[in-house]
Amino acid sequence: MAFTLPELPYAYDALAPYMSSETLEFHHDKHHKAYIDKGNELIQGTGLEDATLEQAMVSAFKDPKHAGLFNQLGQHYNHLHFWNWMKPNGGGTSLPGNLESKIKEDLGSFDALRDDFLKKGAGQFGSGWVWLAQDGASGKLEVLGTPNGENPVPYGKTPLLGCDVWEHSYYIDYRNARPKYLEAFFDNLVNWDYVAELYEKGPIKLAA
Ligand code: MN3
Repeated sequence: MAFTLPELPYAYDALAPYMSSETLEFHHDKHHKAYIDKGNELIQGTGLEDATLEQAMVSAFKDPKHAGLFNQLGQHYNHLHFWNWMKPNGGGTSLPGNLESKIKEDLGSFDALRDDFLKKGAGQFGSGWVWLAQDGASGKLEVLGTPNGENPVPYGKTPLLGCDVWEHSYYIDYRNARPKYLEAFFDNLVNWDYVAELYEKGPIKLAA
């Protein structure tokens, strides 16, 4: 079953001025599509063709000869969620459901989450992602960065929120000012309903 590019869940100009239609056209139509095309090509003959995206991604991660495939599948997974982690008139500090108390319990406060997320996103060297994730073993929330196309899933952690800090995600709108982009993402774009939905769904379950 080939991976396909879903449409954005909003219009290309819906996230302006925080993220422009030009950024979304390049990022969604070109970058995300390229990960899918390359992933569909590299998965041929690996025996992972019929696995779920999560399962294929984690299997590829564990096998050094599939490192190239992992990068593409990781980025497909990351971007599928990234589009949903944003919405017009997003951000704010009022979080739905049980998420707010869980953040307070594990991270101290919403402000502590924001500070750590912005700091780790800005500090991630080179290309990568910054995450709010839930550890599958302890159940605790944590903020972490990953390089390139990696994400927390192969480490047994379920991503609840992620921000793309590759230059292609912000260079058109913010040039080299990654911290400004991260602030705009966190304060004005985050779709907390989707974050809460992932939290309520619970940890990703994979075959051994
Ligand atoms: Mn990207």
